[in-house]
Amino acid sequence: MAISIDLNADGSGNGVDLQGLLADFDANFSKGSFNWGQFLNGGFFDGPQYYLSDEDSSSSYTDGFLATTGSGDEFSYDIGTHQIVGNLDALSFGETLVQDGNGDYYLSDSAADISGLNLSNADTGTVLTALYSGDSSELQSVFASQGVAINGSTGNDTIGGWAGDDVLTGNGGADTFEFDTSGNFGDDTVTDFTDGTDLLDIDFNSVTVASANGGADTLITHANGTITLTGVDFNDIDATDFV
Ligand SMILES: [Ca+2]
Ligand SMILES: [Ca+2]
Ligand SMILES: [Ca+2]
Repeated sequence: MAISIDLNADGSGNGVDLQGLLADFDANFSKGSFNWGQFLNGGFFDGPQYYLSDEDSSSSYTDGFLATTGSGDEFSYDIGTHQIVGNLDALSFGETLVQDGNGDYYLSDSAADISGLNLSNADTGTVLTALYSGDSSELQSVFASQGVAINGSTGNDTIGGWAGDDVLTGNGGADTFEFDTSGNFGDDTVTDFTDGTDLLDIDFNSVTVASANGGADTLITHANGTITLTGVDFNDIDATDFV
């Protein structure tokens, strides 16, 4: 697994609901009529980074997205297919574009930073074309096919993975780990579940809780997947740990 998603608490210490953020993007992102986005540190039709802003400030979602290529690569606009191609490696969701000391751009208020995508030209075109029209489903398909590592903020996050084997880390705060049991959700791991503070969002009556790895970990088994709680004594896990 190479894809990492880092959640960034805003200044208030609020956490991030990753699935909620993407659902809000899908429902409310609009680039407006005459906004084609901008390539950064390149030409009019190419560059190592690409930013597209939201131009519909009346809706709940106001963030744009910043796409970044893998090292040494550049995006370019393919006039034939009307797609942006290149090696999409990183994506951030936020609206305040700033430059670091090397001149590379980042979003200082980004809610989520995704890295390690390493997509081919064709997949880059598919994912960015969908995002351009306010649709994160192609990006989420990449997540589902590979599994992701999601790293929470210091705030109270809601962290849910996809169909692959995901590694979820809350990083402090009172975090809720959610599992989509409408289909297979894979064999997921929660690396820092804190008994009495964090919660699991899955039906307690649909799972079994057992000791694993010689008592070091807890294994929660559902018909559509498993959850390993690393370093948690299974005796500590009961109905009160579930939403
Ligand atoms: Ca957290
Ligand atoms: Ca999963
Ligand atoms: Ca407990």
